[in-house]
Amino acid sequence: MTTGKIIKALAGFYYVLHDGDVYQCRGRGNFRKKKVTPLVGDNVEFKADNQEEGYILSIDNRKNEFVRPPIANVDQALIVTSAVKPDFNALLLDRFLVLVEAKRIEPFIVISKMDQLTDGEVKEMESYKAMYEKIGYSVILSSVNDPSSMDQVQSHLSGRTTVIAGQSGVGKSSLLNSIDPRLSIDTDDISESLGRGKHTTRHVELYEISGGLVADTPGFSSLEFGDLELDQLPECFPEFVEVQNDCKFRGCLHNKEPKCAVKAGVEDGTISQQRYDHYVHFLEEIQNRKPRY
Ligand SMILES: Nc1nc2c(ncn2[C@@H]2O[C@H](COP(=O)(O)OP(=O)(O)OP(=O)(O)O)[C@@H](O)[C@H]2O)c(=O)[nH]1
Ligand SMILES: [Mg+2]
Ligand SMILES: [Zn+2]
Repeated sequence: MTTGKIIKALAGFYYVLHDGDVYQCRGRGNFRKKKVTPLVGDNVEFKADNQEEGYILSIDNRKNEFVRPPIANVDQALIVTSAVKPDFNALLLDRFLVLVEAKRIEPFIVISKMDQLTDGEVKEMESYKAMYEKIGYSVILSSVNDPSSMDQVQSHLSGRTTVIAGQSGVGKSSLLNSIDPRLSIDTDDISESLGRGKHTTRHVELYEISGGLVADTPGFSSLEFGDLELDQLPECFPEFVEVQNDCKFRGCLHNKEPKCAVKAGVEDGTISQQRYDHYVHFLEEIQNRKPRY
């Protein structure tokens, strides 16, 4: 019996990395009865007489897991959003941030395709960078043709397990290829003219990059909050958490309540109006969510 990590799940097989070698395994054993599905990122015990015919015996407890993309045991999330093609979308970025914050996983942000911008548009992205950095997030303005931006991304990846998330076509796979050309992950050129992605990446896979592991994932176009509860939402905005003790009411949702420190922050400009608007948008979305039985 050996221990390893699932780096890919495809067509009923799990690919388990152990000591630099990958073993193709099937799922067998206890976890099946317990209705646990192995996920990429799982640390497992497996048995294999050769590299093609192994089977997984058990799965270690997970420190965290995402349903979309399906992955377990990540240290941080890299959220990639493009400056153009598809257009920069702050609402979608905030949605990703909330989903990552809700899992208490540290996010960092890459705004890609900076090489496609006019000077005026560059300034706009720089002001977004400043806004998010003020909240405490790292933001890298990147282009695959700009080695210094790739070095910055790489330095964030070393020694940790990172999941990359973002819309289709923003350049998630291209980013990894640029950092390590040996990966040669498929990327899509054809769809770029349409300004939207075409879901080129279709499975989750962990790659070894600069002493860490990075999961490339399929992009998605819509994202829902699933089981996020209303009272969890304020905790997913770090700049709200910072002032919430000054709200008059404990458990303030920073919405209709009087004497709210968050709304005061928006008034005096210390909290971004746009972030607050997105917060209210999400709040209403969760409030109006249809009950599920
Ligand atoms: N100009 C420019 N184009 C880029 C950059 N990064 C990616 N692209 C292009 O954007 C397109 C989509 O890139 P992908 O890496 O396939 O995007 P993805 O996020 O992996 O997309 P999915 O796999 O569908 O989720 C390709 O044509 C890339 O060449 C960049 O920094 N600058
Ligand atoms: Mg891809
Ligand atoms: Zn409040």
